[in-house]
Amino acid sequence: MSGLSREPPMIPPKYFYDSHGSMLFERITRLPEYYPTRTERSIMGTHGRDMAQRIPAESTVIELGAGNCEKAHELCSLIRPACYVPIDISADFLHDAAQALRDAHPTLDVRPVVADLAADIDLDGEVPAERRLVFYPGSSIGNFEPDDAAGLLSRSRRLLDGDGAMLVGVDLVKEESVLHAAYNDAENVTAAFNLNALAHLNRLIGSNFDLREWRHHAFFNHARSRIEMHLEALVDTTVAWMGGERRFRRGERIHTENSYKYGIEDFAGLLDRAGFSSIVCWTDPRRWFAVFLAHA
Ligand code: AVJ
Repeated sequence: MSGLSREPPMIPPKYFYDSHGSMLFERITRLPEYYPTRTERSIMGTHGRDMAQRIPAESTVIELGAGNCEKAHELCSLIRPACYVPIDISADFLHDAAQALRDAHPTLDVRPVVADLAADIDLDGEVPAERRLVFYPGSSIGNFEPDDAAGLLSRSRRLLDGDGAMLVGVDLVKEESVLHAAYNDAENVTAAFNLNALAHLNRLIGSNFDLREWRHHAFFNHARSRIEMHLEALVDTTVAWMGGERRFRRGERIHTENSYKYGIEDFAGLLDRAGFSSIVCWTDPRRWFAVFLAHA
């Protein structure tokens, strides 16, 4: 893990998602402070029919970062796709979720693909090429630097024929106290989620992080319009792993995640840059979250 030797040190957010981390993230989505999941769901509830009218029937839904495939259930009742392709980095979790989806929707053709969205997405030739809808809910696009987000959007667009579209959920800029609370919940589930990246790395690269020596630190960076998550050393400590070692000073931080918050116009601009057209968006009454539909 070269990020640990960098200055400043970093661990990419994909290391949150071993099976324990995926479970902790599910708990986060149910926390009272964590508004994105339920706000997005309310937008889908209120405007789903309107969205569905703009998406062809019998489509192939390609969901990026599908996780527990929970959102597939709602989307399936809205647009009745013929084929569902959940893509995720967490293989075990993905295959269990895909099976649950097959059980719930016996006529749906479910074809999970294990992949890292930061790399090129290689759909095997068996996935139908027509009427594709790339679905990227939950504001996970916020994990990418804006330039990389534009890159992912254009790679998504290249998966689409002229009849394809992209449906993407985006967290919006809002009052700082709301943002802060969402990443500093009272039950410390977000802290456990952040620290779990160290336990995951210990197994993956044989590092010897002692989780008791680190604390969760999350704040809103105004200048860059993003929540930053870090792990801060509580003591001077040395961490060793297969092929490396590093000293951390007390107070030193490992950067684990950025979660960008967009203005509606800014995100529409990214979609435009990625080559999408006919961009429509729906939001909640407080304008905390937006769902964009953009055509290839
Ligand atoms: C899954 C990337 C959308 O940024 O809000 C939740 C991850 N991190 N709490 C987000 C996360 C801390 C989440 N995304």
